[in-house]
Amino acid sequence: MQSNKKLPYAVRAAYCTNPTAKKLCERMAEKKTNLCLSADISDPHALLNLVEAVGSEICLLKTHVDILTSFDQVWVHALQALAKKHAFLIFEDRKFADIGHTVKQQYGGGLYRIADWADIVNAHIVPGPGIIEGLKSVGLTQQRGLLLLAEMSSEGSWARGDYTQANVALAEQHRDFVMGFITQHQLSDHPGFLHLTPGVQWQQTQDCLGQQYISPEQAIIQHKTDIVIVGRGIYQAEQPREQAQRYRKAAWNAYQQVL
Ligand code: S5P
Repeated sequence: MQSNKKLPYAVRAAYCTNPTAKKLCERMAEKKTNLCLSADISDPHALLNLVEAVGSEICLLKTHVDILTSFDQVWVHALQALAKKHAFLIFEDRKFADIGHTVKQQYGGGLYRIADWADIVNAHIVPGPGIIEGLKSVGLTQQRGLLLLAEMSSEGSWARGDYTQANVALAEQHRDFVMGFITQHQLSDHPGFLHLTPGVQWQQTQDCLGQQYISPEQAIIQHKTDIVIVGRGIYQAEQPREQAQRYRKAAWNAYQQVL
């Protein structure tokens, strides 16, 4: 059962059992933005410049550190300083998909030491609940949050039907660590779960590799999700800052219409 109206983010913060979800709801309410930038660019310096330009407009920055051409702790500290300055959280879009024992090492160790700097990561539930337990054993003590990839934006995605519902059931069993979903639609009306939607932009309806796009209004009003994730729609624009301001305004206006 899903109601038509939603609670404001500031109120939903009190329903969040995961501390990162609570923090994100508070940031969105304070900063008045439900926009996440997907900064999928490979030059680490260009990425920091982009974030400096757009940081004031976003509640969340999504990274893919494994596409960077170089990576070190100096870069991590620079990113963290920008997150502090502009009051956004960091989401490493690692899409973990292995057994608990392996993801534990991929999350906490290796070159990237993701758990040290990313407030949020995401995972596929293909391996079963052990993946959540493995990630939780690293992330919970550091007050991190996990998003489950319940639906995908790409054409022909198998993440649908019973698989999508299994994500919701697992999230409910792990409310301390799971903070919500990567999804195209609202899946749970529990106010403590956040629904984040990628595949959002105005210029195109698809790319040449299966990506499919909807508008911020479709995501927030029709599909009842909470946060829009925009990548190429912003960073490929001639003026990324101005474009981010447009997406921010559209997504926030849409949110106000569902209250
Ligand atoms: O279903 C999904 C899930 C994710 S996290 N579809 C997606 O596109 N993503 C990610 O969102 C994808 O990896 C990319 O980083 C971003 C979309 O980028 P855009 O340039 O198409 O907006």
